[in-house]
Amino acid sequence: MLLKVPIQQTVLGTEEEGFKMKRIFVFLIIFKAVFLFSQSNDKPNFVIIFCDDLGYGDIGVFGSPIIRTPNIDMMANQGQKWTQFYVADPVCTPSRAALLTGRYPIRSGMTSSKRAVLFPDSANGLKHEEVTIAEVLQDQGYTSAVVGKWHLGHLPRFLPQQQGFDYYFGIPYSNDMNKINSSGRAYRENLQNANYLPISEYYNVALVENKKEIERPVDQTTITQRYTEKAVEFIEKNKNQPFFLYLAHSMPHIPLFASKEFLGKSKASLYVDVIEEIDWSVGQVIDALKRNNLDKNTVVVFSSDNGPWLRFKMHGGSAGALRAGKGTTFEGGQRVPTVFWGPGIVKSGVINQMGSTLDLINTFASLSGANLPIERKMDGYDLSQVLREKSESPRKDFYYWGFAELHAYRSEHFKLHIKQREPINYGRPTIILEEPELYNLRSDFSEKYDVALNHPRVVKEMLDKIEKHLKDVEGSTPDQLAERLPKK
Ligand SMILES: [Ca+2]
Repeated sequence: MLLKVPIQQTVLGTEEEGFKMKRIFVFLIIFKAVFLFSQSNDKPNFVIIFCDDLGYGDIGVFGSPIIRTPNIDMMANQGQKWTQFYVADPVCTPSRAALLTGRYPIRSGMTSSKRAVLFPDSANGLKHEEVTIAEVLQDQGYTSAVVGKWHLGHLPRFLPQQQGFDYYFGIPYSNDMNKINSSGRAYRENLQNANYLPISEYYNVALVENKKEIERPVDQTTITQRYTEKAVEFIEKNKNQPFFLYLAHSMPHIPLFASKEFLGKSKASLYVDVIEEIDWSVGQVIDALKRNNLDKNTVVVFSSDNGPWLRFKMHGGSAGALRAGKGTTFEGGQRVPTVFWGPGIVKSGVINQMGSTLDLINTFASLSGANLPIERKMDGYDLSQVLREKSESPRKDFYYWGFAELHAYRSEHFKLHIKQREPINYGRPTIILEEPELYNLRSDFSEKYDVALNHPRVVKEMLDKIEKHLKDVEGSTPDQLAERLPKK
């Protein structure tokens, strides 16, 4: 209405008045454009750098005595190092589903007691009705990409572009799948040779760009480099609009590969070479953000999808002082080395409180002004005030799921186990404990001393919470991992 009146006056008024009004109109348009631009520029960019099977003890700032990670250490020093950050499951597919949806994977059917993860013969993937971080950010004008390992369904109808992402480049499942020859045996026989070099051609895995297979088998020796190039390209291309980049490295999941620039460089082992190359890659991403003046308005999260694959001995990593590794719900399986960096947003410090990949969707929604889906059960907390102000973390408890079974529950510093798997594990059956075991993670984060007998009331309260949680997930989406494609 306000705009309509002066325009009518202009039509009827003098030429000079018309010129004035035109100037005001042009000014208004410019003002609006500047306003919209600055508004969209206010929205922070998000980058998640997610490693595969990297252990809690494999990063310099998390205590590795041999692996040099100056770039990740710099992120931790300028940003926040989280010492109690959890993934929602100790294996790849469920962990990744939880990160993108903010839901324990039992809710989305992305965990299974029959098949640990998705394979190249799997018939399904993350259901379309699940809402991912990319979809939540879409309404706020974000462009999103996945570079790297997807592992939420390799068939075209399950690839990232079906889940709110605009671009995909990567190996859609684990880099050890589709083995040819006797590669599996060769690897097992060489696990104590820290410098044994696997052969890339023995793993007939695909490299996919958007929906198209572009290389098979992938030359994995350059995979970290190529992921890095694509990540930097995406940042450069989208520097003028808000973006979300999910850079999910295929390394250091076995078979390990480093480029010729890093092979042998550490003088320690192939595993160390691989991590040092990932650290280089982190440096490239940070440099790209700085070069494009995006560093003050971007949050970069560095983490891992589960603990180290200890079965692979010298080709697996280390969980440091934590008990066990990948495939278990001990701390070594699910507590991952996590750093948040963002000099304009994240207040520097060490956070000795709980957080989880389940919380990223809430946190990003809060920082960007996006809305979360309201019609479904979600499991995340908004960590944005911890990032900005180092406030107390809203996460006070955590449920440890593995292979579609609830194994343990943490409330404050107590962790109660009702089921377990052997410490070096992946495929073995679950052990149901005759009596639950209670650990005080404040004084015993290595889970060595069962104190259940000292705290019967705590045990009882925690068992009640477990029962409630199990009721709460009843009727969830059925198992999406077990079904296989018909044999050709
Ligand atoms: Ca993994």
